Amino acid sequence: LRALGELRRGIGEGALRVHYQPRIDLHTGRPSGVEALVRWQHPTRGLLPPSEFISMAEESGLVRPLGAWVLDETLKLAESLRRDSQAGAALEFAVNLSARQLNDPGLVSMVEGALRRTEMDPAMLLLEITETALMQDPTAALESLTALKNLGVGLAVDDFGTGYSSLTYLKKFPINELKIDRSFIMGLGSDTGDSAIVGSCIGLAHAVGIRAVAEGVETEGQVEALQTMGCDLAQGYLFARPLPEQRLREWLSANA
Ligand code: G
Ligand code: G
Ligand code: NA
Ligand code: MN
Repeated sequence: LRALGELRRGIGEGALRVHYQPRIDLHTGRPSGVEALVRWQHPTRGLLPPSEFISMAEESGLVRPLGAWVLDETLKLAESLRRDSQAGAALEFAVNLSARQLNDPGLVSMVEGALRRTEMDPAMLLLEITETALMQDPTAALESLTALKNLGVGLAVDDFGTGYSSLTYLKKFPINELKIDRSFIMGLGSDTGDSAIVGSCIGLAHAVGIRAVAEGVETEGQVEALQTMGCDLAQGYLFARPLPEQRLREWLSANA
């Protein structure tokens, strides 16, 4: 409870940070966008990862203002990069949504409002939702996803393979990309089971006409295997860690 009070105060006092992890187009080798990942600059414990506070934010409902803030920050960066250069104008921006946010009746108007405050093409925004969140209430999820889709934003299924991995929702939900969980990427090239799973996920994505994205790529060997299997995008420490805004700008300049 003390932690909850601290988080509420932290949000009010500007203690949240957004770091951005680059995403690479495996067909061209060029940066194609970033994923926004929130952190909490705690007064005594240092920079905390989402695993330390997102579930608390979920349970308390604080994830709503937190999520709105992350989206605004990300769209501000997107606007700024768009003005800076042609390369910046082509970048996509992925933002995570939790189950509670997906089931929030105010979600669509929140996203719509955030987009309206910018001149961004809505298609440059991708919202990531985990499989598990999608399956909590599939009927409500379908309704939210359809409304979001109608705004023109892209939708990604996050951590694919760790939840239900139902083929039904891939067909039924208006999804644009499938993010293969890091746990399967780890064994690429060494664990034949993981290679088969990753290959199947890529095939599945392509079979329903959507992009396959690999998370947690750490080695050149993994990149080669993914390219051979036709995977479309990748992110991971091999390319870049999640970076604060200024470091992201430097990374983009060096890797454009
Ligand atoms: O930053 P890290 O790599 O530790 O992120 C771990 C997880 O935290 C992500 O996979 C994502 O599901 C969740 N997460 C990160 N940023 C956000 C955010 O802004 N909102 C929500 N709801 N979840 C986030
Ligand atoms: O949205 P999601 O829960 O998938 O967030 C990705 C998480 O994985 C973030 O916490 C991020 O810091 C972490 N991450 C990103 N790339 C790598 C990587 O290459 N290796 C490892 N171990 N973790 C990564
Ligand atoms: Na994610
Ligand atoms: Mn993930």
